[in-house]
Amino acid sequence: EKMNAVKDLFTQKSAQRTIQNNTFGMYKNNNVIVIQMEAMMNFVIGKSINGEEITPHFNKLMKESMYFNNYYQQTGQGRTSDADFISHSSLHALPSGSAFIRYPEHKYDMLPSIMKKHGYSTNAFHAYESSFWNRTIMYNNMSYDHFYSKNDYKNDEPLGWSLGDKSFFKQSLDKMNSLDQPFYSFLITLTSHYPYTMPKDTQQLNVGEFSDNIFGNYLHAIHYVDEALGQFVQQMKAQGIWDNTILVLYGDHDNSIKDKFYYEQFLGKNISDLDMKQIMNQVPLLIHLPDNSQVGEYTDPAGQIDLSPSLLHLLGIPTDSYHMLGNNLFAEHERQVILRSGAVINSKLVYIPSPDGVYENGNCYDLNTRDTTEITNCRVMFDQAALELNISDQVIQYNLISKLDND
Ligand code: GP9
Repeated sequence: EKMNAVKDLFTQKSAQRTIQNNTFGMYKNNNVIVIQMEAMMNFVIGKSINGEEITPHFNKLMKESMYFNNYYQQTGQGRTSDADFISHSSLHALPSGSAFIRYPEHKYDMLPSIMKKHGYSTNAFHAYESSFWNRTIMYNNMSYDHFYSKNDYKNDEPLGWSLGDKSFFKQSLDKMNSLDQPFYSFLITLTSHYPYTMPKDTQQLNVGEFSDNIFGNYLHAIHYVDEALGQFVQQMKAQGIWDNTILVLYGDHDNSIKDKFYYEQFLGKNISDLDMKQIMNQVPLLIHLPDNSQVGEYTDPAGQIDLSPSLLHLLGIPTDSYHMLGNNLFAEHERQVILRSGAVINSKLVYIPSPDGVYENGNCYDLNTRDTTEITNCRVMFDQAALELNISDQVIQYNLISKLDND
């Protein structure tokens, strides 16, 4: 009976995302580069401090890309590894620990493995210890041809935990030059890692009142990463891959700066509990398509779990045989985003659970008024979210995809 519930949910999700509209297969056999950006949050996008844009290169790229401004990080304790897991498996993060560490050898329908079966060379790039977050083992299971880690890079820009993102990007693109096309390249940045302290000569912004505090340091780090991104785009163009590559950028998780005071000061307004919940969980998603098509700001709620099915849609690879729980961002249907905390967001309502987990003790918000509404209004979305989280947990823990494939 439980297995039937699992099968039913996968079937229901697959039916929702299967649509063969004009974007299906539009970028068949194009290269795909996905950059997962450390602690990149959405509230900095388009913002300035003392008259200077914090992310000028991202902002410029937005004008010729799809930008999802209501995109949520869905990570749990596995932080960066969870963002990677969710984005590639289209399953949820675990309620405790990291799937990369706890269940790295279980069966998943992962984006790189699927792309590999469709003729792509698949590579991961991250200039840190290869064993961190158990990546060596997990990436093997994900069918990457190669994982370029710390030892594969020349440390010609020591910064933060390891190599600075500028050099990391440059060296990664140099390596991509010799890859067979089409390729799938997954890059994880690192310089903007907590606690964001960088040498003074790399701090370019005038952060004024935030000078020498953690929030100001965060803005400096993001500004540095943005400049690195600008250089990355220039190099992609110089290497001749800009016109046949889908470029995807997204933030992995929040910046761990939980003091509301900083955000109120930065945004110049009072921040409600609902605002704070959204600020801490919204990360940017940008998809640049080779011919600058589909440009615009996309406001419907979406989350990291939706990334793989959406990219497969653009590449014309059907997902109906895959065990994924995400949506296809190119199919029009009502979506709800489930956070690992149990919070749920749709286009009208947000449910925020209370720490005791009792449904009635949580809050149901109306996004029109941004005020609380009758708690019963969120019941249906909460029940669906609880079911999906539970099924995802069981699939991961009991290796159910392997069982379903053997049936
Ligand atoms: C290290 C990096 C950091 O390899 O991915 O992970 P985090 O501490 O942000 O989860």
